[in-house]
Amino acid sequence: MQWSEIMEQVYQFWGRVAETVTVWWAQLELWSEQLLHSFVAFLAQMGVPQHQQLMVAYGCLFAVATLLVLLFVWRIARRRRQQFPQRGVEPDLAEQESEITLQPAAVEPEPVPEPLTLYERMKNGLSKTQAALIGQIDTLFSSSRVDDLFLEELEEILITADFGMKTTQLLIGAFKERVAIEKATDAEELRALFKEEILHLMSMDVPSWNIDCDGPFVLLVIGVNGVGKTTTIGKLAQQFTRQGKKVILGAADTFRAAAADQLEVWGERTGVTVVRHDEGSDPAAVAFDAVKAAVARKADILILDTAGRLHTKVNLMEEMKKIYRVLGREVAEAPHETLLVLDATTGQNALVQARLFQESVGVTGVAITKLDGTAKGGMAVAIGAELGLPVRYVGIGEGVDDLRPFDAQMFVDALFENR
Ligand SMILES: Nc1nc2c(ncn2[C@@H]2O[C@H](COP(=O)(O)OP(=O)(O)OP(=O)(O)O)[C@@H](O)[C@H]2O)c(=O)[nH]1
Ligand SMILES: [Mg+2]
Repeated sequence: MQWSEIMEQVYQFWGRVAETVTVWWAQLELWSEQLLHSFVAFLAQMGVPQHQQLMVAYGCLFAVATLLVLLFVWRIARRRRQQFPQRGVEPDLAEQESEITLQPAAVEPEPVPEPLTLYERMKNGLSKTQAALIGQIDTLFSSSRVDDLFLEELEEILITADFGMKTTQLLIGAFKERVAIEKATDAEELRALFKEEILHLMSMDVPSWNIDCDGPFVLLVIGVNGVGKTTTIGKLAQQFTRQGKKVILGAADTFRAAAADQLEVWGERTGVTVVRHDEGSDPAAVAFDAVKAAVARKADILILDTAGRLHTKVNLMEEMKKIYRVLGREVAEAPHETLLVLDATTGQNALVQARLFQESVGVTGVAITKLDGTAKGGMAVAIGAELGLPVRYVGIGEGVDDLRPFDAQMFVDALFENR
C-alpha cells in the first residue's frame, strides 16, 4: 500500500471520529436543554416566580452535581478503609503503605522449584520397582515369621520383580543364613538384613574408567536395537563435555541413515564432532576414520555408536573383530571399554542379551537404561550377581542428567527408602 493511501485512510478515520464526537456533543446539548426546560416547567408548576426559575434550576443542577461528586469520593474512601482497616482514615499513610505492601506482591517472582538432587532423581526413577517390590516385601516382613512359607512368598516377589531364578536363590540363601546368625525376627531388622544382602550382591570391586589415559579413551557402545545406545552416547557426550573433556563421536551404526542423523543431533546439541559415513557402509571404516580424527584432534574421549542388528552370533563377532582391529591399531588397548546397553523394561530378556554379547564380543561394563519405566528393576541386581558384569551407568529418564554413574549404595538406599 502506498504511503499517500495510508495517510488518506488516517485522515478519513480522524474525520469520522470528529464527526461522531460533534454529533454526540450536539445530542448532549439537546438533552441538557430539554432537561433544563422540563425543570423550569416543573418549577413554574410549583409556583416559583418566572424571573427566579432559571436561577433556581441552575442552583439545583449544581447541587445535584456536587452531591454526585461527594458520593463518588465517599465510595472511594470507604473502599480504601476496607483495604486498610487498621489505618482508619489516613489517606497519605495508607497510600504510602499500599505502595510498600502491594508493590512486592505485584512483582513477586514465581517460586523456582529446587533442582532435584542426584538421590531424589534416583528415587523417582526407581519408584515403579519400589512400589512393586518393597511394598510387598514390607507387608511380608511385618506379617509373618521367617519360615518355609515366608521364603516361598519372598521368592515369588523377587521373581516377579525380575531378579531371575539364580539371583533369587542366591539372595534367599544368603538372607536365610544372615537371619539365623543374627536371630532376627523384627520386621525392621529383617528389612535391614535383606537390604544389606542386596547391596552385597550388587557391590563389585572394579576400577573406574581411566579417561585420562594417553591418547583418546575409546568407548565402544553395543546392544540390540532400541535399547537406548544413541541416547546414552548423547548423554555421555554432554556430561563429559561439561567436565571440560574433548569428545568425538563415531556413527558406526551404518544400518540406517537415521541412526547417524540422531547422533548428529546430539553432536550439534553438545558441540561435539560426529564422524559418519553413508548408510550401508562398513562400520569398521567409520571406526577407522573416527579414531584417526580423535588422535589427530587430540580428543580425550572417542565414543562409537554401533548397530545391534547383526542376526547371528558369527556375524556379530566378525563385525566386532574388525572394529577392534582398526581401533587397536591406532590407539593401544582400544577400545578401553565395551559398554553393553540393556533396556531394563525387557527384564530377564536383557540378561539373555548380555550373555550373548559377553560370549561373542566381550563386554566390560553395562549401562542399564529405562529403569524409570519399569517395575523390573531386579534385573539390575542380576546383572552383577549372575554375569559378574559391572553396572557402570543407569538411565532413569530421558533428560541428559538422567544418566547416572552407578552407585550400588545409592541404588539400594533409594530403593528401600520409605516414601
Ligand atoms: N524413559 C527412558 N527412556 C530412555 C532412556 N534411555 C533411552 N530412552 C529412550 O529409548 C528410545 C530408544 O533410544 P535410542 O537411543 O534411539 O536407542 P538405540 O539403541 O540407539 O536404538 P537403535 O539405534 O534403533 O538401535 C528413545 O526414545 C529414548 O529417548 C531412559 O533411561 N529412560
Ligand atoms: Mg541408535
